Amino acid sequence: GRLAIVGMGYIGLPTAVVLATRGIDVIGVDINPATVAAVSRGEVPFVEPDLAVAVSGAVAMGRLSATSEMPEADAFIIAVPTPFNGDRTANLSYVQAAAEQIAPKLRSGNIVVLESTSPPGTTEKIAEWIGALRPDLKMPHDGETGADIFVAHCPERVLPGRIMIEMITNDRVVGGLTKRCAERAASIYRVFAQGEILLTDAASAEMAKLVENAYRDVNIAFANEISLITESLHIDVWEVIRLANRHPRVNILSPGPGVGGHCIPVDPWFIVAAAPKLSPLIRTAREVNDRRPHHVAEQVAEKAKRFREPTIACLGLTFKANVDDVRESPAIEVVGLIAEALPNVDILLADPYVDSLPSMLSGYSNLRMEGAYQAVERADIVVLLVEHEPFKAIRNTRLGGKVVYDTRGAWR
Ligand code: SAJ
Repeated sequence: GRLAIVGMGYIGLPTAVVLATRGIDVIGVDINPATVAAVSRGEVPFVEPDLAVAVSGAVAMGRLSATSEMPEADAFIIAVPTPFNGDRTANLSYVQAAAEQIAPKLRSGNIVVLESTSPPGTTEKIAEWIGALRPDLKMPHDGETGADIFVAHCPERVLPGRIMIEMITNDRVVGGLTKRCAERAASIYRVFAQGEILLTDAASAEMAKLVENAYRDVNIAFANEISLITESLHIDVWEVIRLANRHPRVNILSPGPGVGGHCIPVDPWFIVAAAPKLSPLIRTAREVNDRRPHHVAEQVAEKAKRFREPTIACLGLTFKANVDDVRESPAIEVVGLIAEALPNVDILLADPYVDSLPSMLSGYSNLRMEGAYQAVERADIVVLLVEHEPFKAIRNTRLGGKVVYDTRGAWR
């Protein structure tokens, strides 16, 4: 069979490569010519463990290619971003554009799978968008048989930094517009998935994915709130969590400078938008987590008052540890807030995964990238924002006599 994957990003490319490695002919489709060119050369435009070698292998074997034109195929997987609009509703324009590019290529028997995280009802909309352009094809409807094409939602659930492992080992939820749609879509994932494949309806699959990320957000918000409370009572939050977590039914997550990435800070809002009056907890968790970077920046400004002309080192810029992704990074927000609050203070930034000053910070003249050791050496105040593995070694030798603000508990 031949399979087209629309969107060669953090999800589409790894999915493409695991299918290609198992003998499927995969064509990656992307609107970005630089991405198409990179994948065509067997290169990966971002860092993810074990991905690069798999992509170069699959391209060399002739199983994986990339293009900007939608090809014909037996199955289509949509893995494009679903960012959010200013009003915190989902922006489905990329999903709609993908569906409308797929529509003219469809033949009877084809499968269309949405992997992008989407609000309830989106899979249904895909069938509507396609149906509007292809009145000759019978779309799948609940309770009816004899559809010409099959439409399903199979949300991705892989963790950045562990994508290649989790892609294979995670259980998968496959929700079809009909039972037959779910079964047909599941046949794609059976090619590589070692986890269980759970068949359901499309709306349940959409909601399950959103609920997973809202669950994590609410739990991180809980940890962040505990952190605020213990801080005000001069109690060490890490000690409290360590002790509480020795209870057999308690598993508190880690407080930090905020919740970043392109999923967890966004997806809970799709739930809130779908049922605004019924989601006070989910909304409040979002607000608690969004407030974190401000709190951390305020604490740093407070510590800076003890010095006449302090130098501040901020370690870590990415949205979490051991990845190179700076999108929606709370660390960057913290640095921006400090730079703004303390315009006359030198702020040194270090991150082994980031080579140059991220564009979001280019407006501040008091920021400079440095090696981590030099930054710590020169600083009066050291702020740990991301617990990258290489930073852990810094603690023993280098921090003596400095004001240390470890927002991740990595140097305890
Ligand atoms: N964070 C904390 N404290 C914690 C855990 C995380 O502050 O105890 C922060 C991280 O530093 C980061 C943010 O939360 O800024 C999110 O990181 P993460 O590792 O929790 O999650 P992501 O965004 O990398 O991936 C999540 C995963 N979802 C769940 O674990 C429920 C992943 O499985 C999903 O596939 C992914 O979202 C997605 O694409 O939806």
